[in-house]
Amino acid sequence: MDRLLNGLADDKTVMTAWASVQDTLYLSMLADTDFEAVTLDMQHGMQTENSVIRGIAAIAPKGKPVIVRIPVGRFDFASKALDAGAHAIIAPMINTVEDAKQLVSYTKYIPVGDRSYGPSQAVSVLRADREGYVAGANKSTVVYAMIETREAVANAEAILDVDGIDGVFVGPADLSISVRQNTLPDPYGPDTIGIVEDLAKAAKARGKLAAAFCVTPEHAETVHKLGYRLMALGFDQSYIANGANALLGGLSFRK
Ligand code: 3PY
Ligand code: MG
Repeated sequence: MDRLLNGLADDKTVMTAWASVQDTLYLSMLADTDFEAVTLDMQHGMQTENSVIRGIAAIAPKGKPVIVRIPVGRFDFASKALDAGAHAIIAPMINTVEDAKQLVSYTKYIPVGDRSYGPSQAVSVLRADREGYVAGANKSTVVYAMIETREAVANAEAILDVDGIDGVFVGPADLSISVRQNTLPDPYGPDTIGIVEDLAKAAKARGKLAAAFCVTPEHAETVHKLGYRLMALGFDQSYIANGANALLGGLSFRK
C-alpha cells in the first residue's frame, strides 16, 4: 500500500512521468518505463475524470503508484481519485491555510479529515484488503499542496503546518509568473530559486515531503540538490519527440 512512500523512504528519490494523453494503452506503456510513478495531469493536461479512473486501473496492476493532479479546487475529485486507487494527489494553487484544510477534509479519513467512505475500486485495483486500506490510507496516500503564487509562499509554513498536508509541490512556471509579475515563466530562475530552497527546508523541518515539476534534467538536478525527492520530469510531447529524435539522430547516414 505504501508504494509511493516506500519509494521515498530513506531519502530515496522518485521520478514521476507526467501524462496528459488519456489513452490507457499509452499510459500502460509509460508505466513500463524506468519512471517510478506516473502522474495524470487534469489541470493543464488532457486527463478527464473518466481517463483518470481508467488510467489508474491500467497502471496500478503494474505496481507503480499513480499520482493525480486535480484541476484547481476540485477537491471532490481528489477524493474520488483516491477511491479509484491513486496514491497521491497534487492540488494546484493552494494559497491559504483554508485551501489546505479544505483539501485535507476531502482526502484524509477521520480524525484528520472527513474523507467519505467508499474504497471498493481502490482495493480492487491495488489488490488490497479493505480494512487494511482504510486503516492505512491516511498515511499511505500522500497529499501535496502546490505552492506556486506569492500568496502561497507567504503562507507556506502555515500550509505545511496543516495536519494532513504531507508535502509541498513546486510549480516553477506559475511561481515565477507570480513572483516576477511577468507572464513569461522563468522556472528556477534567480528570482525564485531562493524560495524553492526555503520550501524544501520548511518541509524537511516538519518531517514533510518536497516535490517539484521539472521540465529538464538540469531542473531535476538543481532541485534534487536542494532536497527535493519527488520530481516530475518532462511530459508526453517531450517523451515522444526526444525518443523518436534520439533514435533518428543516431543514424550516421542522416548526419
Ligand atoms: C507550474 O510550473 O506552474 C506547474 O504547475 C507545473 O505543471
Ligand atoms: Mg502551475
